[in-house]
Amino acid sequence: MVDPVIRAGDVRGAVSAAVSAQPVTDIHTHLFGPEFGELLLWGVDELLTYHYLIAETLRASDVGYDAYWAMSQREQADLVWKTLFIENSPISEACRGVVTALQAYGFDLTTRDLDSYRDALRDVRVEDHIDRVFELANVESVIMTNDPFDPVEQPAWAADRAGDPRFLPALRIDPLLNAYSETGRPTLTALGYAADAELSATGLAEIRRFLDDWVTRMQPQYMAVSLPPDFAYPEDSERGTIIRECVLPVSRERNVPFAVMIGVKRAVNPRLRMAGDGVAKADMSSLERLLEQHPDNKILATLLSRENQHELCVIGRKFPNLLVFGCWWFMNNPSIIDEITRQRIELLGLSVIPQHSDARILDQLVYKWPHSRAVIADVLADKYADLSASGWAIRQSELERDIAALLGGNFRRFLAR
Ligand code: FIX
Ligand code: ZN
Repeated sequence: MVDPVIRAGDVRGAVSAAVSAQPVTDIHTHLFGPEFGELLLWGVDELLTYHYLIAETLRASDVGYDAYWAMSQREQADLVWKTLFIENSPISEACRGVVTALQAYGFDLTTRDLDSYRDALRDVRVEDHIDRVFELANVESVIMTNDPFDPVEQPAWAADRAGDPRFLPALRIDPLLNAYSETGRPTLTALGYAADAELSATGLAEIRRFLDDWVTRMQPQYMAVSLPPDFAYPEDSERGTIIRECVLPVSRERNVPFAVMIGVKRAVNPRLRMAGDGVAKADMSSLERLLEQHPDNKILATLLSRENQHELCVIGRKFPNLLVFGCWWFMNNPSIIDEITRQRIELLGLSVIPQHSDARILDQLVYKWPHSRAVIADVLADKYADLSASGWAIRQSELERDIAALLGGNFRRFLAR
């Protein structure tokens, strides 16, 4: 087999082509397979009413919170379009994303005729649309966020799920860890698990049984939680106890990693509803202790604050049981992806997952991945060009091997470990 050394002048182009050609495993989304019915969001009005765009619209328009929430979704989408795309140029990352998606579908952007874009997607079959989106985004599979505490989602798991295999489950347990008394325990009780307020030995065993049953039912890729900036570990709290006594043992025994997403301040402005969450710096020594005290647990981690990213890389160097992933939410902007990806590659080499999409609307795959791929390719091109300039032969097969690891292989290897 011919495996040529790439000429110095061709390295950038080869990296860019290899990043585009590599199908990706998107390890954290809020998408659902078609068998979940209306939970799978797609189409132009969903794209325009993404919570990132709601926050931007309410800054730029005189429409107040109550008036906005009183509108139908179509009216909301009209307002977002008028405010952010007609009265202003759509240059924020979230706005640009919509433009990229509309362009990818081949719509005429010169008309700016929202109704024509709506019409063009109105009659497509969702199954066909999924195929088209996965192909345009070159996405191989996406991992969902599956919440057993959500009464809307629960029924879908009651029967054996035989869904589209490109949509893989992840067991999300925020209510268990962040709202045990308010939501976690009442739900467990309703589902037949004798969880108690005191977290007695029996109560903890029941929580373990709940997790174990859901791991069996869902076969999740990982268990996940989002955590506030003041997350502490170890901690004498409901959350600290349940993590130590239930989540980590089940995660270990069932070989299902625990994913921690740290740094979100929920409902900083509740009037914005889902758009109202914020960010703050976390104390990274909690993550260090979690990893140090549980070397047999596999932990995936992403941090929401830019200020935490460098420390996260250093922690990654210390703990092979940590897999750093994605540029989460407020980090998912080209300038920050560029900075974080450089840091990660420089400190951790190829042993990271550079990005996930966090897509909530199917069509977002069509812009989030091309936007991220361009930045990742740019960073990698610099790194391989530096190597090439130092006299290291860059071979096509090795380039493809490395990029396949970054965009999916590292994750699968971590799961299999
Ligand atoms: O907690 C999460 O998984 C977050 O990603 C979401 O809650 C958030 O609303 C979001 O969509 C970020 O991209
Ligand atoms: Zn998310």
